[in-house]
This record gives sequence, structure tokens and C-alpha cells, in this order.
Amino acid sequence: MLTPKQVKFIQDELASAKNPLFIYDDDPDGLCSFILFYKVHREGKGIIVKSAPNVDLKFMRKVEELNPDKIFVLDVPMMEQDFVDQAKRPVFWIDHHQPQQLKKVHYYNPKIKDPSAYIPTSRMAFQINPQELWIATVGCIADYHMPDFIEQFIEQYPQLLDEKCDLPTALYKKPIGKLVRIFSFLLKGPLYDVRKSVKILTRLKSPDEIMEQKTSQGRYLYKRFENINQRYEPLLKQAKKHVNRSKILLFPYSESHWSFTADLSNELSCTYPQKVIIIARKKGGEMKCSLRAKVQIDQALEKALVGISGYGGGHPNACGAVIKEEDWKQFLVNFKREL
Ligand SMILES: [Mn+2]
Repeated sequence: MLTPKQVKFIQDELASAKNPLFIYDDDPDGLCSFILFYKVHREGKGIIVKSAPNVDLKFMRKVEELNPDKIFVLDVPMMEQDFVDQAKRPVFWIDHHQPQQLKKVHYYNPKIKDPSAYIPTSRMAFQINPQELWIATVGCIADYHMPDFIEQFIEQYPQLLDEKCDLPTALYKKPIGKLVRIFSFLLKGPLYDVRKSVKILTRLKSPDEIMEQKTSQGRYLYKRFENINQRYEPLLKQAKKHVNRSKILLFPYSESHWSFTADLSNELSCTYPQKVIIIARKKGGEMKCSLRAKVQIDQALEKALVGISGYGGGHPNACGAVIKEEDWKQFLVNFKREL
């Protein structure tokens, strides 16, 4: 969590920014962090980190085009020093992945003090903007974290969550879980549509606008979600057919489908808590994977990557990895060995 002093500092920096640029991760935690920050003053522009989760020199083009006075980077695991140096603007970076060492950045990461801390970025963004309880809740639950303010949420939004429960229940048996899925799916598809959806999300006043389709904006988002969901459900069905006696549930699929890698692995991990889930989408000669388990897997992944062309990492129970296709078989052998 941010200290009261840090909260005040970031709030002041945000308040004095005339044209802030928000760079955020391509998942509901990143998106909700952006919405929380943006809604404080409704000033500036947001861009999603779509390819590798790294703010590098590619982003300089956007900096030059938009000419922001301050840059806020939210929930993105990595940043290049070259970017910070060339941007020549104050950079504020709020994240909760593996701590990085960069100079000339205002860096906030709860793992620096406590390596075992698991605090989604949207939980910290809620400290900056405590007005948007439902946005913060979506971000936290999407990142598999039951927030400490959940009782307040239940009181205010009983239609979304009627009682305290565990995360699998909240995610897959309660309406709040559907809202999490809506946020996740609205980030998929052509960038033009994604931008339009995000813009609408920043303007919603209540979750009922989507869930009950109470406004035309909410109806639009719900309709778009339903369309995307029609691509997801058949994949989920297919993936479930890959369950066998093995400890690992492995489901590879091709780039002819939209990417649902993280959504599939999250859901299957809750449905089959005994299994180690590996969902892999083949794209451009690489296997882009999401790994989930109720046991710790990040160290096994790290060891399995030795001698393999690829990279990966993440949290103890949730990791991502990208493996060159020619090393895929060997990687699986290694990973099974390390489990
Ligand atoms: Mn996150």
C-alpha cells in the first residue's frame, strides 16, 4: 500500500498535471487503475501496453505526439531506462510485479518492502481516488485479490456481491465475476473498438449501466461483451476436453482465435484446483502461455526456462511465459521435471 505521504504526493502531482499521459497494462487491473487515476481530474490520455509488458523507446512516438507534462505508468512490470531518459518528463510508476531498478523515476511497488506482498495496482489507485469503489473492486478481484474494503462494497452493491466469499466463488458464481469478465473482454479485439469501450467505461457512473443495461452506453458495452463471449465459450469447452489423469492441464490453441489465454487459465484453475494449468496460444513462431496453480509455480518456471529460448515470470501462483516454438517440447519436459 502507499503511505499517506505518498498518496498526498501523487494526488498533488496529478492535480497539477495539465496533460498527463497514462500508460497501463492490458488487463482489468491495469484498466481499472487507469480509470481510477483518470477520473480524478478527467484530464490527459491513456494508452494500453499491448505487446510485451515493457515501456520502451516505442512509446516515445506517443510522448512526442501527445506532449504530456507528466507520465503515469500503471501496472506495467517493466520499463527501459532509455525511455525515462528520452522522455525528459517526470515519470510516476505504480506497480506490483517484480521490483525493478531504474533511475529518475518515482517508483512505487509494495514488493520492495515486502517481497511476498500481493497488492494489485488498482488497490493503490483506489488510495489515490477513493470515489470509485466498484472500479477498484473489479480491478482487485480480477487480479485475484479480495480487497480489504469488500464489506463496504457488499453494502453498496449487494446486487453484485451479496456476501463475503472466496475468490473462485466471487469470480465464477457471483455477478461481480461477470463484471470482471466484461472488463477483461472489452480489452480484446480491434484497437479502435477497445479505445471506444475504454472511453465509455471512463464515463459510466454505475455498474448497473452495464449489468442492467440501464443506459445506451451500458447497452453498447454489454452487447460488445456478448459478442466477444461467443468466441470464448467454445474455447473453454475445448480446453475442458484436455483434462486427463496428468497433473497438468495443457491446452494449446492457435492464433486464428482471439487471445483468451489468461481468462482461460484463470477459470480452469478455479474449476480444477488440483491441476497445474498451462494455456498456450501459438503466434508468430512462439507459444504465449499463461500458467496457473494453487501451488507455487514461479520457481519451477524459472528453472524450466534455463537453456530455453524464451522468457517468463510473474506471481507465485500465476505466471506468463513466451517460448520459441522449437523449444516448446523441451520446455514442457523441464517444467514437469521441476514441479
Ligand atoms: Mn496487476
